[in-house]
Amino acid sequence: MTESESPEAVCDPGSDSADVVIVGAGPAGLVLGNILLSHGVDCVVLERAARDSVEGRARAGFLVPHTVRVLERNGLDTGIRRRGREHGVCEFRTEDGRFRLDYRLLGRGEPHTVYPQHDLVADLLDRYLDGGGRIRFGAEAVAVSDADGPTPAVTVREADGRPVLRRARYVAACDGRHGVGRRSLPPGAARHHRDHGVSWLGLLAEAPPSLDAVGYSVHPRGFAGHMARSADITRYYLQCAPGTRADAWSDDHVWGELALRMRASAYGPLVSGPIVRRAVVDLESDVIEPLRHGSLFLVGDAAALISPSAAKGANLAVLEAEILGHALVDDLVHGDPRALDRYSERCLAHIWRAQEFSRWMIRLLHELPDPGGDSLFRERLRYARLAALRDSASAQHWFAENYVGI
Ligand code: RFL
Repeated sequence: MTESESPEAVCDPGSDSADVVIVGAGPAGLVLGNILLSHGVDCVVLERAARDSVEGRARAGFLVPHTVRVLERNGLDTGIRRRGREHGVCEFRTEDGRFRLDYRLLGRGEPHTVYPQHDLVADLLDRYLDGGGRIRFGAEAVAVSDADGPTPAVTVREADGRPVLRRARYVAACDGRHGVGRRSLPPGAARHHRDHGVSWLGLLAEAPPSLDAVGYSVHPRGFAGHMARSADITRYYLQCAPGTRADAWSDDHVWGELALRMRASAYGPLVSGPIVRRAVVDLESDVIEPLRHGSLFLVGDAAALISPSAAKGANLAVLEAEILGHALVDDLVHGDPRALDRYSERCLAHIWRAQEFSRWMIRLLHELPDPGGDSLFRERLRYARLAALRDSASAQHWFAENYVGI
């Protein structure tokens, strides 16, 4: 769309323009906004949701060491340092028994930091606003135009319904997989997509963790997972048939199914409690190539969607936001565009490695649909993979490196 095709949109260059327009106030957009702000780059964040809804979205919780370092070196780690908890052990449960991997010891001695994504987003928002950052809640970007030219524009539907045109030097689409960034790509942009054919019922329970490890249980009835979020909140996952409605199972049914699949009768009961959030997540992955189109950059889930099987999505979002943030500073403050030119290539290398590990985790934990294939053969392979992880020191080191790596 061009400016002339949206005649109602008005541009007030005084207040509506910025060197960088950031679409989306998730981890990607807010890390980027904070980095730009701290280097004096003029930017504005546009977020279609209200502030409380952005701060209330419970999603990720496991941050890899690199993410913590990014937050630390950009002065964004106050909350994590105070309330984040280190976590370094996972437990696999199978028909053959259970085994534990101390991935902190096996890897480079670095653990995950458990810190709920919505707390991180709230910290990042506070920091951005305290620093004088500009953000518009309830402002939905509906189109990016002129991305090939020197002054791209974002057409925004403001909270009061008023369309406004915001001019920029660069646009950073940090607006997830359904955002305007992806919708504004030129026809030649490639989207590599994979639907893994597996769905999870994601549950957030007001219940303390039931084991002192991330729990992965491989069961004939389907995968079940256990991940601590805090001393009182635990995330559980139950593999379900694609198309299952989030409210299809009662709380009692959920706890019964979790106990069965986690083999609670053999390894200890689960501490139950009210289930406060549920959502069905279809395990899908995709990657956009390249991540830059003229003055438009894709960041976070907008750049690549990754299944939550290896807990990499928020971590990739933070990594990419830092790379882009410093590249924009180089260009806009120091007049050096070289890092911007390398943004796509650098990030795609990380993204594809994370995708590969995430896919490996899916194949480790699930029976994948394969019409016409030999399901027993696939099941035996899966158990061989688990046995290698249980018995082989080099397999364990490889796992640990990838599990906390990015
Ligand atoms: P977000 O967080 O989706 O933020 C995008 C923001 O953009 C806004 N927006 C728009 N604003 C203006 N105009 C428009 N047209 C807009 N369109 C969208 C949205 O309102 C929103 O505020 O993307 P970002 O910043 O790229 O961050 C990505 C992460 O949120 C995501 O990758 C992770 O949550 C994935 N993920 C996990 N990642 C991890 O690293 N570790 C984990 O343990 C982990 N667990 C998970 C997860 C994702 C899950 N779900 C819901 C798929 C667990 C689950 C259940």
